[in-house]
Amino acid sequence: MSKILTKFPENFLWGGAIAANQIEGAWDVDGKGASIADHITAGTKSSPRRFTKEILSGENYPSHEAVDFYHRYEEDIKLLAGMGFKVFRLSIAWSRIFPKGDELGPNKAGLEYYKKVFLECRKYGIEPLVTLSHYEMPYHLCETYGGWTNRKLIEFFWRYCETVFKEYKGLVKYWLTFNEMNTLVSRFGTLLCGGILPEDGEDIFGMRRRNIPETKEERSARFTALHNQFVAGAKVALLAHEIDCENKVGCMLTTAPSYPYTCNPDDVFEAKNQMNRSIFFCGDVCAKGKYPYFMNRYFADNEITILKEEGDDEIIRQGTVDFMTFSYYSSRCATVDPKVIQTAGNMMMGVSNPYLQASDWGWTIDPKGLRILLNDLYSRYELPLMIVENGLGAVDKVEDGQIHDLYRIQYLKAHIEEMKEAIADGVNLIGYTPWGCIDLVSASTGEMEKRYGFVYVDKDNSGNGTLWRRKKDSYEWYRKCIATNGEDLSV
Ligand code: BGP
Repeated sequence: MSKILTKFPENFLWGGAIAANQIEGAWDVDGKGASIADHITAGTKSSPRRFTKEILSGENYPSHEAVDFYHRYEEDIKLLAGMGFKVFRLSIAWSRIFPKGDELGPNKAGLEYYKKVFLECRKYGIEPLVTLSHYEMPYHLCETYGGWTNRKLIEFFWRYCETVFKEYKGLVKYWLTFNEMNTLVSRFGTLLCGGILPEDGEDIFGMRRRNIPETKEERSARFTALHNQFVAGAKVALLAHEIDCENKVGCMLTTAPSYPYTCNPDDVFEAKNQMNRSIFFCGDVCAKGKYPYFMNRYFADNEITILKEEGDDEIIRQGTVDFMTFSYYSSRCATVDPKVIQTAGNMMMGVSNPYLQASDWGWTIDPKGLRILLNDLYSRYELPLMIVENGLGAVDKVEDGQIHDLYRIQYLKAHIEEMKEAIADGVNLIGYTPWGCIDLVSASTGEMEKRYGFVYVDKDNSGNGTLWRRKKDSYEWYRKCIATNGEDLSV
């Protein structure tokens, strides 16, 4: 019997997370420019989302209306406050503030809008946790500048951040730079994270090209884009601290930890390599302020040339983060055996684990993996950690106006129990914001019916519905969890 009490710290930040492009709608309202997300069609579980150069009439672009949080934020924040939220992770749509991205001055209406949203959070004592760039960069920057491959983006991003840091000084103190920046380590992140456009009409994750090997030029452009984000992130971390010493800046990584598929040392080493490349590479740059040693060999083996400038290394060294955040939905396995089948996961492919179940979208469910990961990250970085995305994407049924989402409660409960264990292990975990606390558009498929929320929104995959909000069973369960600081997880 363990002598350590498993308990959440008193000031633990309980809450939920959303992103502007998946919830706000109002894509062209009050001076907002088109973002990259606004050029992406809806897909399904089996047919991919596509990028279109023009906005085509008759196409379904889910971000255009999303669930209309833009006009309903008061009602929505009230619902979140009803669960006792201490923190609310949301993003600023960069193209509301700088519609094209390269202007010298901001769009006042955009600035006003987020001020109202943050004040509304504060009214209920909710701390906003703001992602500066969540898969929604101004489209103009992709089309005209080639997205993050162009160093000019550093300057544009810096101007945008300076504007919002000054405008929201005293209202916001927790900032995240780039959502899941490490998706750029693989081809998956090329468009959503790097803003590097595919051909007109092509699927957003480059699946069509999966059998066409990426050229060394394409790979180099992708890693140069990531490098530019490292520099930009470090610069704005320094700026945030200069503008307000209360500001705390974090990085945000996607994680799908890799287990060796077998105890064959080749599989063990493959798993280690995957962890290094997919998680620790970006984590090390943001938290330790330098490129880790193991990437040199990867860059050489894959003929990757990164366009760096003098002074970049120094900026990266200085602008390290105050805390680390990540999304965690699933784990995966690694093997060198080509006969073992790969399956999808959150922005990553991997081998599925015979010991674990998966969601209806094939994402492996692994609560213990979260505890393992928390320990791995904390032992490596010794920085406060926050889980800023986690949850079960599932189809919900409305029965007599009620939504009995026991499966969601069970998923969250199992993960919260492992978080508690990790805290008892000694990990400094400071917050938890499950993904999509109000139903919103899925990033990977564009579906509405892949739902994560405690609050149901009446809208289907084709975009039909009244948009009314309804509390699911998980709403009351999470309210009780927060009220008892994670003590009462009973169903
Ligand atoms: C993460 C993204 C989110 C979110 C989540 C769930 O990768 O940061 O934006 O969407 O995954 O994924 P999905 O919406 O595809 O189910």
